[in-house]
Amino acid sequence: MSQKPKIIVSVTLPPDLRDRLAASCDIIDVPVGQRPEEVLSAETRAQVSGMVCTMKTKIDTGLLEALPALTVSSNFAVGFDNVDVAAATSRKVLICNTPRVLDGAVADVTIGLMLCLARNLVAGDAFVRSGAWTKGAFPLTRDIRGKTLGLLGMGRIGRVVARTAQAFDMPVIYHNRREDPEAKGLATYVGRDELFKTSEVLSVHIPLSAETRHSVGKRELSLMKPTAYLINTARGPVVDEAALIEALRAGSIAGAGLDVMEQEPLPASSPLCELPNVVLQAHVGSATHETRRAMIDLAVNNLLDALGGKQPVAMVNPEVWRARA
Ligand code: 8YV
Repeated sequence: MSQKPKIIVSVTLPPDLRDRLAASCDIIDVPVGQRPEEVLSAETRAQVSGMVCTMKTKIDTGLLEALPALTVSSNFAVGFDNVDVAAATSRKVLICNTPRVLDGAVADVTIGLMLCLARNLVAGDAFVRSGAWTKGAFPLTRDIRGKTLGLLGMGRIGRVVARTAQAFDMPVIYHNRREDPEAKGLATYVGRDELFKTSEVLSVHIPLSAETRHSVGKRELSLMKPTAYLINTARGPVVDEAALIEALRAGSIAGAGLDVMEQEPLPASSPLCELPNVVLQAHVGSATHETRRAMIDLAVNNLLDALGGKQPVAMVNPEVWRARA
């Protein structure tokens, strides 16, 4: 009988990392997005002590009860809105995630969406490819240089966006639950309404929670300038998409750049796909070879550290770890 801990792997692992896990754990594969109780027997599930999974695995009371011996779950993501953290904590299940290693990649997509919107780069590519250039010049667009960038949320990713925006001479303002001393010299703290009223580009960098769901809605959008752009690389449901579509159709804001949506994958039938003042990406903020490798390295290290009695680098509910000590 193997004494190695049994772990669920519900993420695609590079071969070298799979080998690394297999050297010290018994791997049980669960297809991404499927629930362990759908594919594993109760006997097998009762022996599982660790898991590495994506955002698609919903770690709720049902899953936690289906894995009674689970001690740690490592999210291959910085967001953890797939996890009922309170339920995990009450069951002393440590939750780990992958912060910091993806900050730059997500910030780059944020800046990219701003440039695509203001300079209309996506339409410009189609303009040239279609031969329309032979009939006349592409319409003038708008600078982002010198425009006020507003950040809703000033966490790690927000701070990287703010630093990057300095290269575009963009004055940066932000709103958080409280003023962030680390943002001093980088951005100016303003009230929430002022952020929406003043920003020429408003970028969302807050996590999804019951409190933040649809927190950018009709009221917030109505405060924005008709020349302003909304960028979302955080979580789709933070923005009330129906209200956003209404504002975009009415022209009460100039455009939106979205890497995340309420429904993912976004069907072609979505009204967002018909709007000319929208730039859409397929939730690719962290999706580079380099960043995803750094993330999966961190996710596997978190899992192995926790199982080996060593404090993981990134914990969502560190109180569970402290209680073990
Ligand atoms: C994941 C994400 O990075 O990290 C997050 O919170 O939003 C996602 O992009 C990606 O799905 C890899 O799990």
